[in-house]
Amino acid sequence: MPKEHEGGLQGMGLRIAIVAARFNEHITGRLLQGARTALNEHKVREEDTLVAWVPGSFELPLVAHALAGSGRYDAVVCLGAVIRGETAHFEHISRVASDGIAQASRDTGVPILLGVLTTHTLAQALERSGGQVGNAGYNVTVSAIQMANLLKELKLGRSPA
Ligand code: DLZ
Repeated sequence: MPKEHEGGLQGMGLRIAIVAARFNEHITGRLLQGARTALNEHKVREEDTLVAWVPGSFELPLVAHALAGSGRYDAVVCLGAVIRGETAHFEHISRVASDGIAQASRDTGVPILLGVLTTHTLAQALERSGGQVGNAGYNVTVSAIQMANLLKELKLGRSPA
C-alpha cells in the first residue's frame, strides 16, 4: 500500500498568523472568533500566533506574503468578506484576493489559506461566519493546521508519531 499523508490536527508547536480585513468587520470579526476557537481547540499556543489587520481584502495578499516570507510562521490564514450586493467591484476584489493569496503561497512555500467569504448577500455571509452554515474562519484555520503538518511530514518523509 502506498503511504498516505493528509496532515494531522495537532497544533501544539505550530506558529500560525492570521490576517483579517477590517472591511465588513461585523463579518470578519466573527470569522476571527471562529479562527481563535480552532486554534484553542487544537492547542496552538497563544504566543505562537499573531493577528494582523488590513483595511480590506485587497490588501490581504501583501501582508500574508510578508508574514509567510518572514520564516516565522508555519501557516497564514487570510480572513475577509466580499459581499456582492454591497460591493461595486465584487469580482475584482475577490479575484485580487484569491489570486494574490495563491501566488504568495507558491512564492513562499508556506500554506496561506483563503478564508475570504464571497457571498451574494449579507445574510449568506452571516450564515457562513458562525450561523447555520458554520464558521468559515474555524474551518479554514483547521485546514491551515493540517497543511502545516502535511508539509512538515512530507519534508521529513515520515508520518507523524
Ligand atoms: C473598497 C472595498 C469595497 C467596495 N468592498 C469591499 C468588500 O466587500 N470587502 C473587502 O474586504 N474590502 C472591500 N473594499 C476595500 C478594498 O479591499 C481595499 O481595502 C480598498 O480598495 C483600499 O485598497
